[in-house]
Amino acid sequence: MQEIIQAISVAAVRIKKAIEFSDTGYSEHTNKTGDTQLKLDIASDLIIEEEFSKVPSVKTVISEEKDEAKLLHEEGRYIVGYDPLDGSSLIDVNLAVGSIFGIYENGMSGSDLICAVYVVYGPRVEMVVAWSKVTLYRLNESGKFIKIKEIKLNEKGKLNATGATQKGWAAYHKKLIDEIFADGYRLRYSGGMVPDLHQILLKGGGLFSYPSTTDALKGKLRMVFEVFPFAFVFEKAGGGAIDGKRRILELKPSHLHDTTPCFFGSNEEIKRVLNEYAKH
Ligand code: P6P
Repeated sequence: MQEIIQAISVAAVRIKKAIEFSDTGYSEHTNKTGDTQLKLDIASDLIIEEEFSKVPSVKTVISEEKDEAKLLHEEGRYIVGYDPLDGSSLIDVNLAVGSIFGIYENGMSGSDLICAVYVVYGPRVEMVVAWSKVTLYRLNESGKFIKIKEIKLNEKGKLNATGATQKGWAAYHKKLIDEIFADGYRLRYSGGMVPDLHQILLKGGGLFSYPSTTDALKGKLRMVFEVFPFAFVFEKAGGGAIDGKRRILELKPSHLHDTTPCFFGSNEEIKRVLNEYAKH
């Protein structure tokens, strides 16, 4: 596992440079979920694949930017699902973006996940590794990731990150969100899943929601590359992750690019979601 985390840290330094100095224009390609790919999406995907190709324990990679799984090492033990540059459309307005990795063994369901890693490319580059616990690392001036601290969520937080177009929210979802704001929570939402969740983790907690909407009944966020890894992080940090009714990590994707409504947060906020959603 250490060699995989090392490969991610090398890829992160290369992607950081690509973000700072490469062309942020669109390619002529779209990914499996229909997003037009930025040249940077494709470049980041190739960087990560190249670094994993040097790690014998990585058997197969599955990328948000690839239609199918790709075999790297026949004798490898792990499957790595990743989103190479989540929120990449935010780069041209100079907002933080990230890379998300789920490391799986024997399958691609939530229960097959054994480690999750994400990298935030912001004013500083930080990496969070969730294994038995959740650890924050920061890139130093020598290009090395230095351990900063363990991340633990409070039982109750103060931030409310509300995803998806409000026009498409169910009335009961809007009621839940309005009640949370009425309790004094502050809106913190950039449209980048990685920095938005990183902020909740580092500021002690709250709720991030990306619900089912009238135009996307299964939500927008991808199970294998985005939702499962962050569900693993939030649970290891002492919080929770659900689809409104069930633990995210109990879900099984129907295909590699499957999506699910998702809620990540401190235990108090997750309970509020479960109570409201249980009525519908
Ligand atoms: P919306 C970025 O495109 C992304 O996939 C996630 O990073 C982010 O949480 C979400 O979409 C934002 O979607 O519909 O709220 O703009």
